[in-house]
Amino acid sequence: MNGRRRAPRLLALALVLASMGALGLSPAKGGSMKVVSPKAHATAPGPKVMVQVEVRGLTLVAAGSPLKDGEGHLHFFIDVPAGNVKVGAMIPLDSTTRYVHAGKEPFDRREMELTPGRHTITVVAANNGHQRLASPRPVSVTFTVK
Ligand SMILES: [Cu+2]
Repeated sequence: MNGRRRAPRLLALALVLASMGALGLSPAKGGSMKVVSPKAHATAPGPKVMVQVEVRGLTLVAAGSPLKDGEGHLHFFIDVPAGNVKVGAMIPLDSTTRYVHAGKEPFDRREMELTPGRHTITVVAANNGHQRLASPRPVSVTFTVK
């Protein structure tokens, strides 16, 4: 009888402990990201455009790896502001035309198909469970696809 009631409580405790540290959601510890290409305000031949990022202070690993501070992967938000996903919230997995997960190699770049015109790609770092990290902070690049 008691065993039955204990299980959910232990689960709740585990979740609380996990959210405190292991999720990598602790306050900013530095780290930075920079879009290497395309350059800001550049004109890029389309429809496929490679966006490449330089990352410091976060070790890029495969999505789904055990949660570990200082590890995670990148996301490319296509014409979606970083603020659409709050720090700690999960980056949607089912909207691949708006949220591209770089949870497999190559970890620092993705090719995406874009329509002609101006686009803004925002790079957002998340932990191994796809939850947005506070740092490194998101970076954006705006360019025109021809
Ligand atoms: Cu992800």
